[in-house]
Amino acid sequence: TKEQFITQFKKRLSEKYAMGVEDASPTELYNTLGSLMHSAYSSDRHHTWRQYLLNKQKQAYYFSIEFLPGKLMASNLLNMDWLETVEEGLAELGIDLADLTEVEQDMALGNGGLGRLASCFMDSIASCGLPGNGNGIRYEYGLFKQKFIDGHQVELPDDWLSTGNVWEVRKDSKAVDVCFYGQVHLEEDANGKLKPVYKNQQVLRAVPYDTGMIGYKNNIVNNMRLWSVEIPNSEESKYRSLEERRTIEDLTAVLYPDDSNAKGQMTRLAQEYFFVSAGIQSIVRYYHTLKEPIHRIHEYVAIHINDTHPALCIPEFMRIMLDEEGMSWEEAWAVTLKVMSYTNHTIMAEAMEKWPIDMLKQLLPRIYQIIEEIDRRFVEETELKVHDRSIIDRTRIINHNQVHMAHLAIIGSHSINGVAKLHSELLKTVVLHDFYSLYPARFNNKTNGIAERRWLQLANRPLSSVLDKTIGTSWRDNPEDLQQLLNYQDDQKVLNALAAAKRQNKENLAALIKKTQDITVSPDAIFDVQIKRLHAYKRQLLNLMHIIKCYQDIKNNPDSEFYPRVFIFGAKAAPSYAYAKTIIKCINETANLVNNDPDVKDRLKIVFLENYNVSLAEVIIPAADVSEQISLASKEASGTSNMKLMLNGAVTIATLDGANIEIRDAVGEENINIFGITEQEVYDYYESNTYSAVSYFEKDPVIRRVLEAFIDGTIPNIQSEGREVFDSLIRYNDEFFVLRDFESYVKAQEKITECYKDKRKWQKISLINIANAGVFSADETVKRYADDIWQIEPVTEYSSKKG
Ligand code: OX2
Repeated sequence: TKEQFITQFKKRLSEKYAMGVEDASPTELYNTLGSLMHSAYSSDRHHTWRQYLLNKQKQAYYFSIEFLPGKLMASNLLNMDWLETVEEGLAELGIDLADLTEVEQDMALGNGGLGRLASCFMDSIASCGLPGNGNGIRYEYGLFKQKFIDGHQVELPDDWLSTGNVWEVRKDSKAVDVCFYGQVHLEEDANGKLKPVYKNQQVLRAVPYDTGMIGYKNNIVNNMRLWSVEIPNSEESKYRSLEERRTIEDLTAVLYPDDSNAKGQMTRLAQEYFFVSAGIQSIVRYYHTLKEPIHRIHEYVAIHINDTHPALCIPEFMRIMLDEEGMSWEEAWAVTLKVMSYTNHTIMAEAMEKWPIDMLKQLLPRIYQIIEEIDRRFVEETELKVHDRSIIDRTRIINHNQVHMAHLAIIGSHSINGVAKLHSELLKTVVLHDFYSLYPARFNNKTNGIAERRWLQLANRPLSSVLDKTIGTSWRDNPEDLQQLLNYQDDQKVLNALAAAKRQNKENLAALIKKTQDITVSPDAIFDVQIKRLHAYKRQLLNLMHIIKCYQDIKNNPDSEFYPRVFIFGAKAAPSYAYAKTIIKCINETANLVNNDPDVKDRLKIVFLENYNVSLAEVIIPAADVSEQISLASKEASGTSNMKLMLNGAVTIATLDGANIEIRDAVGEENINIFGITEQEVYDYYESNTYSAVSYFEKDPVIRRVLEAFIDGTIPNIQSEGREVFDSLIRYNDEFFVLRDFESYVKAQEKITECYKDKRKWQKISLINIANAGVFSADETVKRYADDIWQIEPVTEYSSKKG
């Protein structure tokens, strides 16, 4: 109860800081509340773990090199069913919960969609009562903090642990050793079995930090285990100087902020092996406590490989089965296949990880031997199956002096899934077609989903309360119940209430924009939002070109009617991705020009919010009117901001790409604005090689005028950047067909403006989007993973399923 909470809170504050509420800082209050929560859910966590153990329940382990949880306090309170009590209790003490969550560090151990998906899954797995855990790296520094200086992106370190982390627990007793480098050869042991003998290995200690993943009002608390490197006591004498120690500690120091190019080299490869080896060792150690025979491990353990970064799970698991458990190759391979499954998140060729053979051999000699043997057997087996030998060259793991991680992941997993229908189709028919012909049964689709609790219940309180009043509260447990809102699509009272909620969120965002960027925007304008990593294929440039066109229209005819719009961007560029940084600079300079031009009369505003992250997304998304999902068809595997924006009543403007297609299917053609060429047309262009960007420049005066603005001084301070953009389109023939889609994009944007003017129509479309967003709940997605891929079942109290 509220009274109990107040007593406990004061007591804890006094124990921890010897302070009363009046003297404590927000950080001290935050830590007090965090520690109180932690003590409270720890017993559930222990109980959950005991139940899994007693039931010998099969558990899934989600291996991901990125997790992007954002802040945890509010969502933990919600899931613990403490939120209201705590808010009221704190209020009585004169404390606003928002002031406490304000000081929480945003946990950003990921780049974007891939890491955020992992965290949405963690929430949903626990909330569905499923036995599933995360396994990753505890980076000392998360994704860089972005600043703009003269319109350029500057990266600052994200020292997120400097103020402590109330959610994690260091588990010294669960540390394991991970070995690198050295030499290895095989020797026969007494039983005539080949065993590896190592020389000169580097031994490092992997120490786990566990964070409870709290289920929604179900008392289930799963675990996200993140590993940190240390020098083992036995090795202390080897690392005398500070520099030597530092090179070791570097292993888990930084998240490689590059999710598009395979870079970072040796440290990145070492990171991949580090968390994979530590994770698998700890799983096998746990398995032994069940006292079941090792060849049945697949009945108790499922390991998921989230994109290729953890693909070394396959040879590492083989290594342990062969070298430590004494299995034959055939036995080991049979269980490995049954344990492993793999998700592909992109078809972008440059994101397909490949490692030079020499590097792998040097860093992980035994693992390399095992990969070689997997490859050799794959070739041998496949030769018997196919007529056309060229398929082997295209699918084998080791080729052209490189190790293909996706090939390893596919060959060693029983399930391979894409993340949206179109994406999974393209994997089968184009990108992984050869593999599909070899292993058709392994391929399946699992369309992404989002943690709707975080993205609606927590992020959008005004809308949540309208929903409660209109359709009751069942949608909070069962997002599909949002469908009931469809009964109110012509109810003006409900539409007005939804519009008022949106208004409140827009005012909130406008205040944030004023505070952080000192730009005044009117909540009467259309809030048009594009938030995602900056990448050429996502085509922030197409958005910018449209903005420049609007600006030029106003300049040419200052008194003409122009419906006010605020274009809002949030995006980080990989530090080494020069072109993406160029686009940021161009957007920022255009913003400078447009926002300060008196002719514009505030009808057009551009806001590029600094340091886009999960917490900022939670403020932007509820305030959005328009959701920009404008990647070139075929390139965005799924997208997940598209789902979050839809859930919050934004109307989508989209290409037929990724999950946009499924959003269209859910809301109907009339309630989404589709434009642009299809994936088939994209492939036709590739095939015929007939795309000519310059012809659009020559024949379309609007395109010409917009592009000239990049190089003729119209937009100040972008001499080199403007030229670079111009050249990318005209000299290098516009890799992502921006000019091809420009005209239809502009038309779709004009339609949006017309529609927005018809308030009632707009509100109805917005309502239809909210009502149909339930299908994108990550709860449903993880249930499909649980049933089809992992074969895990929800906890049943004291079930004695396996004796
Ligand atoms: C992203 C994809 O680009 C995005 O389309 C998808 O929604 C998300 O993963 C979650 O599946 N790195 N990030 C991604 O893929 C890779 C590789």
